[in-house]
Order: sequence, then structure tokens, then C-alpha cells
Amino acid sequence: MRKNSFSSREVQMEGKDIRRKKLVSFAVFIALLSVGYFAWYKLYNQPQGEGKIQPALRSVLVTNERLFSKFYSANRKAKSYSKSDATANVRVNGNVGVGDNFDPAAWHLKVARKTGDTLTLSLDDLKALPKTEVVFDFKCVEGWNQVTYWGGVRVSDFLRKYNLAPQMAMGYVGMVTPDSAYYVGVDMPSMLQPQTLLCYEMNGKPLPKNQGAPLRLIIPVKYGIKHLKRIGTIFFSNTKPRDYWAELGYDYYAGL
Ligand SMILES: Nc1nc2c(c(=O)[nH]1)N[C@H]1C(S)=C(S)[C@@H](COP(=O)(O)O)O[C@H]1N2
Ligand SMILES: [Mo]
Repeated sequence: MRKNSFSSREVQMEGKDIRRKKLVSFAVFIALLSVGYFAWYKLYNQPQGEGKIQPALRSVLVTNERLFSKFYSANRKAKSYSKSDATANVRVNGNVGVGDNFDPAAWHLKVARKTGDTLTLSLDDLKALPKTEVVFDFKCVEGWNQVTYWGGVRVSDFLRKYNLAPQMAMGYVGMVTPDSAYYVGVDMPSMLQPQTLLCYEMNGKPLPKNQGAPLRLIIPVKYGIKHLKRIGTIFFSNTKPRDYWAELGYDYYAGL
């Protein structure tokens, strides 16, 4: 028998072999499909946990957050741009806690040093501190971004000036609008990062009302959700302060 020709018996064997292989791969395919379907079914039918998302997905966010916090360096800076790169038409996005029922003239910043020990400051008190400017690419989780230009006092300068070193050693800062409708929590290293501002100017002019006048947070290492407009109260905590968007399922850390 020559090497390259097959007897009918050999051809039959080949055919059987192929059928068996087909059967095995089909069985594997069905098994994988079932595993995938089962995993999806379990995930889909899980009770919703903290912030209205499935605990399994939430645990992915928590892991991401741990990794980000670990690799985050307090010296890390958001890329800065020149003033001429900044847009003149700054987008207004999000108006929770910045309604019309507000008198800027009567506004004061409240800094809760401890429970029952609150510092009350005017905008002039803040303007008396060194001014820092930042031009950066503002990013919103909704998928837009724009280069914008802001001025104010560095949070780290402010805390040092007001002898809040014990507070600076705590884990988080919480901020709330005067009506308590919008609130954020931010980890202390990001708050102390040198580009993070208590901001009272935009494009070299007083902060417009819909951008959070008299005072807002600008924190270039975070997504827009953390840049609280119209700060009423600042407080300090070793546990995560409540956070508006985290409660709706977004990542608490929201780092860039
Ligand atoms: N008080 C308050 N601050 C807020 C919001 C809000 O709804 N209320 N929205 C946040 C979100 S989602 C974004 S993207 C930015 C938008 O800031 P801008 O309006 O100055 O562009 O503000 C943040 N700060
Ligand atoms: Mo946003």
C-alpha cells in the first residue's frame, strides 16, 4: 500500500474520529455556554447592594479603588495647560443644591473642626490667602471634557493657615452645599494635592453663580462629580463621608 492513499477502512476511521472530535467540541461549547449563562443569571438576580448596583460589580469597583489608592502618589499632578487653551464657554452641568433660593451676601463658609466646634469664614478671609491658578482638562463621567481655567486658594494652604493639622491627618474630607442637597467625600491625599482648590474665580473673573459661586471645589485629579459647587460646610472624618454619586452607584474614589 502506498503511503498517500487510504484504504476504505482508514477513511472510515478518519470519519469516526472527526465525528467524535465534533461531538467533544460541541459538548465543550455547551458547557461553556451554560457556565456563562449561569454566571450572568446569578449576577442579574443578585439583590442590589450599596448604591443600587450588584454586589459582585460593586466589589470590582472596590478593588479598583484599592489599587488606585495604593498607586496614587500625593505628588501626582493632572496635566496643566496654558490659559490660552482654556475655553471661554464653560459648560454648566449639574445643579443639585445650586438653586435660586440663595443669598450670596449672607453666605459664610463653615468649617467643622470637630463636632460642636465650627469655624465661620467669609470669602474675603479666603481671598486674603495666597491665590493659586490651575488650567486643566475637566472631565465628566458622562463623557465630555474641556480645558478650563480656575483660581482660588489651595486646600492644603488653607488647612495649614487655619492650623488644621490634626484634621489633615484624618482620612477624608466631606463637603456639603448650604441646602445639604449635594454632598461629596474625598480622600485626604487627593484633597491635599497641590492643584486642589477652594475656588472663587473662573477665567480670571469672579466665579459665576451657576458654576458654584461664591465657592466651589476644583480637584483636577478627580472626575467632575467631586467638584462640588457652592460649598456650605466642610468637615473631616476617618470614615467615608456620604457621597451623592457614590450613593447612585458611581465609583466613590472617582480618580483620573
Ligand atoms: N452642587 C453641585 N455641584 C456639582 C454638581 C451638582 O449637581 N451640584 N454636579 C457635578 C458634576 S456631575 C459636574 S460634571 C460638575 C460640572 O461643573 P460645571 O457645571 O462647572 O461644568 O459639577 C459637579 N458639582
Ligand atoms: Mo459630571
